[in-house]
Amino acid sequence: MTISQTEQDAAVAGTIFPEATVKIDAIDRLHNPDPEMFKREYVYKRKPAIITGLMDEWPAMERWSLDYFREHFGDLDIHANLQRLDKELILGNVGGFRGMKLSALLDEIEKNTDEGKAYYLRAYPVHRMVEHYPGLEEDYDLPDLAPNWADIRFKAKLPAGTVNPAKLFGLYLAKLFLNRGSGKGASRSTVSSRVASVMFVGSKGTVTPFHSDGMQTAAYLSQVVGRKRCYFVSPDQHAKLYPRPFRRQFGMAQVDYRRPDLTRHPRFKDVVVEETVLHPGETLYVPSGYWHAIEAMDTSISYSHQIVGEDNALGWLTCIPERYLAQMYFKSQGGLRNVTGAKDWDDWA
Ligand SMILES: O=C(O)CCC(=O)C(=O)O
Ligand SMILES: [Fe+2]
Repeated sequence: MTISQTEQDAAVAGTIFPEATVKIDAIDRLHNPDPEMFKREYVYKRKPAIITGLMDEWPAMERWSLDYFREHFGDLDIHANLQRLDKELILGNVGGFRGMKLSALLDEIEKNTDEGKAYYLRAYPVHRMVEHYPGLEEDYDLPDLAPNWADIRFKAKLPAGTVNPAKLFGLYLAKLFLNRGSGKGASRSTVSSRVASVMFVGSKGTVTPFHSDGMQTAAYLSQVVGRKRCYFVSPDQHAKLYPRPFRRQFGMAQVDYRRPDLTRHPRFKDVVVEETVLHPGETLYVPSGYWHAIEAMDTSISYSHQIVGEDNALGWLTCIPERYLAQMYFKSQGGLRNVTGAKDWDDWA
């Protein structure tokens, strides 16, 4: 990265609590990494990374803009996330949602000059967009760097070598479920739905507070337009983020990382955060169980999907009962305000 790029990034202030210990540029940048090395050093070691080169051939890099989304998806009915940046933002309470046409949200994104407000299309399912405008599927690709059993373009393989029989059985069950119907020339929209591809379109300033992704999945976040500041907290520090119960099936921090109340959440002051900036054309790898918070530094368009493979398939499988329990628990607590505006509280793909 050039110095001028770093200077430009520094010119947009991050919003993390100023007294937190933050390691700047702590995340490795890898250009077209060798898949075996990536699996060994990042997937199995659960280490986040920024990968460059994966999106070089994506037509999305030329095509995606607010105008492109207005032209092809303007009449989609969506839930717009309206964020008040001066209010507490934690996952489960990321601001209000309002039903509208995507074109109306894009207008708000374009004309927003109020630094205290941000507008977000948060995690909209890509397969619904592809059904609406099939041309979209030519615009992006799914990296197959680390084997993803949910990517049914490929037949999954069980690990070679010695694995204890209980673990092997678990992996077999997970593979059977995740990789069903694989290798038969599945359409892109089916693949997108199985890997839970989601789209994020928003104004400068949108915040996704600290969380770890649902069901212990890992994720790629591919940045097409604008920059995003990404904060990471390693899984071993989870107690410092005060997660809601049942954090393995979806980790939701209850501390507001921008304005923590240290009398309620004293452990947060000891947290060590790794920070990086994700630029257009770069793909962020978020490992299974890793906590992350993301804020847009510009008007932003990103695409994301989930990864379940050898390293996290058992975690995924063992979250299934936990998810049922969590649903019962949160219902008994009067429900949890959801994070996408969709009906189901955990419908966050
Ligand atoms: O970019 C965002 O706002 C959130 C993305 C995210 O958390 C993810 O893709 O897992
Ligand atoms: Fe996430």
